[in-house]
Amino acid sequence: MAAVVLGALFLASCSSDLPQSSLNPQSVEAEQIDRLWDLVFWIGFGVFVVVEAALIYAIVRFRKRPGDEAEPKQVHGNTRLEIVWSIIPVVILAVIAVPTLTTLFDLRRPAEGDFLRVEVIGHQWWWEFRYPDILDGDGRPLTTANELHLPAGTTSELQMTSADVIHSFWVPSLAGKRDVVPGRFNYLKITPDPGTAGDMIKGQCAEYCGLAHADMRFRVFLDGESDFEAWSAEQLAASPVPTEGPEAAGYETFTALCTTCHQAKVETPEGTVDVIGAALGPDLTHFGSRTSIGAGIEDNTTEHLAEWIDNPASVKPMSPEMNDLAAGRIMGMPDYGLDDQQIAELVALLEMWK
Ligand code: HEC
Ligand SMILES: [Cu+2]
Repeated sequence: MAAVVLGALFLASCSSDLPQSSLNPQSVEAEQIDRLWDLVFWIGFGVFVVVEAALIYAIVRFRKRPGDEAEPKQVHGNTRLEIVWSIIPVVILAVIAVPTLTTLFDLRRPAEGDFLRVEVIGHQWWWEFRYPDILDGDGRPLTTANELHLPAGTTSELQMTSADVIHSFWVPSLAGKRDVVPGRFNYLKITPDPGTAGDMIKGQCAEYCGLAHADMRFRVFLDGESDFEAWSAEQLAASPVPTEGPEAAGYETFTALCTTCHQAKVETPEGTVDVIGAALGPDLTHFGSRTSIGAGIEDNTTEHLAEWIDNPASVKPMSPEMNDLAAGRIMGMPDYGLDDQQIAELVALLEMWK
């Protein structure tokens, strides 16, 4: 017994970096939720102590002792006691209800004043992020995938919907969980603490959405004001159409195969900016600047990228054989049987597109 208790205490120390924990709040909203949890936890702990103490007292005080032969006095019902132990829980629940409801209403209230709007679109099994207020010269919004950048210290309001089934956007250190439902907008406010500037916090889909549900993750980067501006300016820019080297060969393959599903905003050497491809998969314009591949499941390294392009379904469970392009339903990225050279060229292209 002692070994079990000591072992549990010892293992508890393993969770020091608190990945994806609501108990490690990093935003105004997550702190509100955490305060509510603390209140309920301590009330629950008080109830536990009182009830356990009464129980242990009764067991010890009224246990059968040697020589006890007579049956103890048999009691049934005690109106006063029953009223008391009904009223106390009612009072406790009423006390908990007030901060619970105010927190709920607070979190649901639309963002006010100066805030950043972000559109979140869940896809099987990746996340699309659009910034409708950050537009390029032609009125196109900043669009990226799987890595959300938010300014630290400022409120962002996420307007969330789904392209297919119900997903759930959950980044426990920053906000509560909220369903992402096709055909409807749900909103989530996040005001990261100013001190989080420079941090990255992980999140994931929290509503079972099919085959790769557990691999539908994302990363939230919290930027200081000037970093956020620099990031958005970079992401808004077009990526160059390469004219020589392996990148140029990679671009040929890209426009022949990949633009069936992937979009990219490109600039020709003559200076014409065009959006090529279809938005059925993640936007790849600045894929080289992302830190992860396949909705946050792997770090974006040359080897991982080559493996992914070679045979995506070997890296992440997907069902590309179920794709229906005409209906715009994509269940995964196909294996195109590319040879090593073609793969290396595509890797060179995507790594150049920072
Ligand atoms: C039939 C549609 C389709 C085609 C064609 C396609 N992909 Fe994809 N691709 C996807 C989908 C869907 C995803 C997202 C998969 C996921 O994470 O669940 C994806 C993801 C990716 C990613 C990771 C993006 C990220 O942000 O994590 C890269 C890189 C990529 N594709 C490269 C390519 C290249 C290179 C080609 C051309 C050889 C290509 N894709 C062709 C559908 C496609
Ligand atoms: Cu999902």
